[in-house]
Amino acid sequence: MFGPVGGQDERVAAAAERVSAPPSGALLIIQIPCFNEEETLPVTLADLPREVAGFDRVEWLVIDDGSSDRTVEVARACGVDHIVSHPVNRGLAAAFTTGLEAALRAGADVVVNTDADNQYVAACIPDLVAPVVDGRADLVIGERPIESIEEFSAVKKRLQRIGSWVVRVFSHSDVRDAASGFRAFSREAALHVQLHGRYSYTMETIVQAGWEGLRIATVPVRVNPATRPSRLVRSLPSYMFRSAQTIVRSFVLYKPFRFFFGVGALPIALGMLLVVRWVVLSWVVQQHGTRVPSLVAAAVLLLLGFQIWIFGVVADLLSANRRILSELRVAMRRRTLAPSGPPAAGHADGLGGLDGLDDLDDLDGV
Ligand SMILES: Nc1nc2c(ncn2[C@@H]2O[C@H](COP(=O)(O)OP(=O)(O)O)[C@@H](O)[C@H]2O)c(=O)[nH]1
Ligand SMILES: [Mg+2]
Repeated sequence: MFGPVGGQDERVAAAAERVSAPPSGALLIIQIPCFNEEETLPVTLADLPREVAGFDRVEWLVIDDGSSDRTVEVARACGVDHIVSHPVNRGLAAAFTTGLEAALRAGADVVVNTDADNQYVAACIPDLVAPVVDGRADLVIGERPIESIEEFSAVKKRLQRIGSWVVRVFSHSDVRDAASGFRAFSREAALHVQLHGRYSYTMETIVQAGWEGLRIATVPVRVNPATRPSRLVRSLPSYMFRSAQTIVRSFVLYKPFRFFFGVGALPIALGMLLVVRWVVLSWVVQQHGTRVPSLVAAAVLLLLGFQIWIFGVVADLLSANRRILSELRVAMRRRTLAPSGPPAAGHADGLGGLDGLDDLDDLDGV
């Protein structure tokens, strides 16, 4: 994707391969979603690097999600290069997406996301971006040493383990810390991000990246002692509820056939059991009685199960359509989020030279 621009075929092939090594003149943007972070933002920014190996420029981006405190003034005073604001609080997932779009528009080749509470050790950023710089990964997740984090309760640690396991299964990756907000995105991976949930982006981005066939890597990172209680995990029950919601939504969105097949299998199995019982009692044991209620229950359960399986087929067809829409969306975003001004030499994102919507015909196989 970042290689020299050749003919159209080469451009399309390059996009399909998703080679993500940054070009010369590369720009790294470090983004921080913020909701009322005037107190901890200066500490976080003080640790952020201005130079990272593999990049010519490192810029900072703050997304102010409708803060009512002095977050924006503090960011400006600390020398943040880009500040984007939501007029009202729209939630972390929306702020994260706004940040990625602003970073892409500003010409970022790689985007690092971190928290405003200085949770993650910024000195780990070179390690975090290395797999993208080397062209080995599109998305890199910073793995915290969860077991040794004192602020995390035993239940939270267990939930994190379960959540990460589910995400690993869905994304076919080896991500160990799916809830980590410390991560690096290649430009290509950032172009693909599309979130349905409002609460957080962490799990959904990984599942989606797996679905899109992007390469996901994990690197160990360090964390600082907590500066304040978590804003996102206000109570364990609400965290559990929201995580379960995200997992179910991911299942329905990205593995619809398996989801509906699994749900439908339960009534079908129960219905079959009742049918077998009826056959055994009526024909093998030859007990008297018609056992109509159990036959009716069996019919209802079987009908219900088959109906759910049909939903699965329909959802699977919709998912095939969604894949096409997603490819078109990425192609459009390549154009609309291209940095203003002529693209720098060697900075092609694979489709930079396409003119007009007719050129979308050329995207087969992207
Ligand atoms: N945009 C936005 N960001 C939020 C919101 N709540 C928390 N954040 C930001 O999300 C990041 C993670 O929040 P944090 O409390 O550290 O959550 P944790 O790391 O999951 O415990 C921080 O940079 C917060 O400023 C919100 O409602 N909207
Ligand atoms: Mg945090």
